Amino acid sequence: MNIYFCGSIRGGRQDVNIYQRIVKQLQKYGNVLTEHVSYDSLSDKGEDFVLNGDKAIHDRDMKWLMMSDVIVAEVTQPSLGVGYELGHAMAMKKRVLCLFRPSSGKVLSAMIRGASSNSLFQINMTMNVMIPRRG
Ligand code: 6IA
Repeated sequence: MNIYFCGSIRGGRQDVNIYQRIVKQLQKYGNVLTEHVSYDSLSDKGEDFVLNGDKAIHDRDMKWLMMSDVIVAEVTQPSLGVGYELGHAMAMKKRVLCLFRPSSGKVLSAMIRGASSNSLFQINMTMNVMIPRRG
């Protein structure tokens, strides 16, 4: 199973240690295509050195999103890129699990919380990683 993990990069790296724990858990279920999102070495400047820069990142990530069987997103730290990925994932009718920590004191975007009436799109407020079933 291909798993696409989403987490904030330029939106802020304060939850990177949590991303690492999630990715480790996800790797028990399948191949995490975006393990790099959890790397300590990746700063909020995010891969500026890559040839073709942001376009290459965007095009590669969209390809991986398309290839993925399930998307897991840690959405506590707001990120434009994660929101963009989730919108595309929904349009592609992928299974999506969002993880949000209310203990952060933040309030989740209505555009994410409001999307969970779709059965393929689930939000977990307790941080347990359970992949939603198809259908
Ligand atoms: O707006 P943000 O930067 O916070 O968006 C974060 C989301 O966009 C993540 O879920 C990633 O999938 C994607 N993304 C943003 N920047 C990158 C990037 N830079 N590489 C891959 N995906 C990115 C560096 C990565 C590298 C060390 C391989």
